[in-house]
Amino acid sequence: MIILKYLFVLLLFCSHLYSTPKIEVRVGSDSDLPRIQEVFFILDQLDIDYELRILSAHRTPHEMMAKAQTLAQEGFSVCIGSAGGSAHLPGMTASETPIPVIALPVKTSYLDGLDSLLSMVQMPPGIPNGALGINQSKSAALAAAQIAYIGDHQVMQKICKLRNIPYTEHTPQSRVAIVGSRKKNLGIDFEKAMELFQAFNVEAIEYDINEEGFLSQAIESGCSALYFICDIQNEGIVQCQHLAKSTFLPFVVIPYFENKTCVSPMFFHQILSNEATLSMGINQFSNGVLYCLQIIGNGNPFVRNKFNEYRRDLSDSVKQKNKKLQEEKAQNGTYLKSWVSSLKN
Ligand code: C2R
Repeated sequence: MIILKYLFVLLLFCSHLYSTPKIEVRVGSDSDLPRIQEVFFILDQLDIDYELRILSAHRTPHEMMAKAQTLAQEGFSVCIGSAGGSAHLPGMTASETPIPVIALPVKTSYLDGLDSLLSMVQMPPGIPNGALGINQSKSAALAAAQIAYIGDHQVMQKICKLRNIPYTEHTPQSRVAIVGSRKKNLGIDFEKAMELFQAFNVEAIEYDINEEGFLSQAIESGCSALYFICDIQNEGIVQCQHLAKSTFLPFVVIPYFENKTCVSPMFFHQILSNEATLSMGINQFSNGVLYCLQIIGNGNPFVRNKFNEYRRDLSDSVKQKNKKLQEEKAQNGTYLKSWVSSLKN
């Protein structure tokens, strides 16, 4: 009996020693480390282990891709990708992994980090990144912890204590809370995005932001993320600030502009100065949904497999278009020629 007891303790000890970290932090250069040091301070404060790697999409593209492709198998639930300037590291990582990637832009000498932010945030449909504000290292650590340790009462309690948010027990389910501007017709892109939830068997529950206690309801019903449509031209920024302060659920924000015209990127500073706020690109409703599905996929193999299938289909459809173009070119390229000459006219 005593031997069994010792064996059990030894096993527990070994499992602790060999338990793989759930958070990978990858940086484009060691010169970024002092600028994002708070990531490590906060994770240490939460007693959360992490793996740190220096990988560059530009300087070590093959190693960077290889290490992105195995993130899920290695047991990681989330990746923080941080770089400065033409910062393609998090975006390229996101292309190669089904786990959610958090993009942390590093402040730069010449463009103040706006270059880093803008090269991260407006990802193409199908490949989301959760972008943070420039040098928002604390937010990176908190957002990563909230994703990786969702449903872990002990860690979540520590996070809430640090953030000064009340913690209520939360058991994550395949559900997402949809909040924000729904008085308007958000259009076909939004409808299609919501259909994605159905296709993945994930329930999307709409909450009225003006209804008192809706956040507690979302937590009680086990929502795994908050999908917030942030109407930038109206009350979105204020609502965003309020929500960010009040929730420990992964907070996925979709900046919404009604008119599809050019906009100044300065609003990003306002929404991304809030704690643990992860922004999609402007009007990227589907990417917001996919990002939530990546979070749920960490604990739901059906969603994870389906996400991988979705990615393969996306990639195949691009290859197919290129194949068609090459075939057409080989057959005299009449379509191509007439298309090019129509551009000239
Ligand atoms: P060095 O200080 O090593 O010259 O790097 C790094 O993140 C860093 O901020 C200068 C800056 O280059 C950035 N870098 C990227 C990437 N790789 C390096 N943006 C990338 O793959 O995106």
